[in-house]
Amino acid sequence: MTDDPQLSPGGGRPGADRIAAAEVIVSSPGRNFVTLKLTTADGVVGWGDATLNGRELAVASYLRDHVAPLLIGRDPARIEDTWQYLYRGAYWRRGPVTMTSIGAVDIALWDIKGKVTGQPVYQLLGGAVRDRVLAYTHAAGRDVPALLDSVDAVRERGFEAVRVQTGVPGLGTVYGVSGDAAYEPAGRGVVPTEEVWDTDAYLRHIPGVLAAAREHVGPELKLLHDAHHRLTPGQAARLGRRVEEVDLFWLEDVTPAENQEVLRHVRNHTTVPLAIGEVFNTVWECQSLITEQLIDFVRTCVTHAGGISHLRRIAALADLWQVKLGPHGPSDVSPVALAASVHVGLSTPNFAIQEYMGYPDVVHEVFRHSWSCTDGHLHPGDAPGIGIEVDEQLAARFPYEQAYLPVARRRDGSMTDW
Ligand code: EZ4
Ligand code: CO
Repeated sequence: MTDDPQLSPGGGRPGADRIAAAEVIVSSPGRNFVTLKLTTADGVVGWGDATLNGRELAVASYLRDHVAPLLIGRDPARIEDTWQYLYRGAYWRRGPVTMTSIGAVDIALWDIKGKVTGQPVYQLLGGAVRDRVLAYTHAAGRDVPALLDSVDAVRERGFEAVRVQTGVPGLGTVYGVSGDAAYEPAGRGVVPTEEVWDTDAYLRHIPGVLAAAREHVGPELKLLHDAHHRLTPGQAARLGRRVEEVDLFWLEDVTPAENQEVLRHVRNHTTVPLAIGEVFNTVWECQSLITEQLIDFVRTCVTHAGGISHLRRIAALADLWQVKLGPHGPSDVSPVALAASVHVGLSTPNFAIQEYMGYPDVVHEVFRHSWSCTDGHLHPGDAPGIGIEVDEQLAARFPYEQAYLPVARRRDGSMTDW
């Protein structure tokens, strides 16, 4: 610190209230969550989510060991400058651990700004551009009849959009079809479980499943499907063509898209709407997907892609190319991140849909929130900030438990993509 407040580290307004504490809370109320708590000298608390499924402790260390010391004494009002400082100042930039850490800080600073000004964050982002945020949830079954029952249950809860996944004949456990909704698709243990995957069997089976779902629900319900990165561009193009009549809302993650250019082949052969991006961490990973119009929806998550500030930047680029935002939001994205995402959704013109898996009761008790989900739509509520209060005493009763997503191998034993 320097005696001259005008030149204090981290800049900021002279005499401004500074960040006095940065704490990381790792808890496992049913599943693991990493939560950042920033406290200003005046006692204003900002919450951020830093949960990275299966790599939770790496983010906790990044925050505790490398970021927290940089935040103490900084002006919490300088959200963008802090983002730039953590991104450009680290030299080693991007990647899930870094960007999740920056995301948590960014969300927490928006929360503080909301509380200091007495406004819900969506008001600070320009105010509501819609009355409520469309959500989709998951339906799944080992076979088609079980899937259709699951779809019916989701419709009875009022959802207008549903992701449909099924088992594949001849395969055991399949992505998206799990007995444990709270921990889907991760399991506790020191070493991940292994599943067998057969893309040919999946491709033979899934067009009939999607057609049966459409036949069952009629034309209006929005149907989504997640291929979870397991196809080649050629396979994806063929699948897209075969399911065009189903009128999917989107077909998600057909390829890993590490090479963005490969999507052009898929795009040239099918009009099925494509959604990609839950594992992307910056705008740079979806830049050409957007500007080359290779996708219809970008799925970057407020936690894993650098917080509210960076998600808004991705949305702004996407808006120029009529690509819409459909943020990631399964149960490994905590209620803190969901809150932040819904503030963005309510205030961002090219937002389309929010994934929402829901949480078991204990998660709602640890993370009390002003957001609500009614008839398949989310609203952030009007509490100042992002609208989250964490019950730290309750969280402390659920210590971290090592847990991982399963890994998937082909029938010949070689690894396949998640
Ligand atoms: O499998 O977040 O679209 N949603 C998804 C998720 C992911 C998990 C991985 O941690 O693909 O359910
Ligand atoms: Co997905």
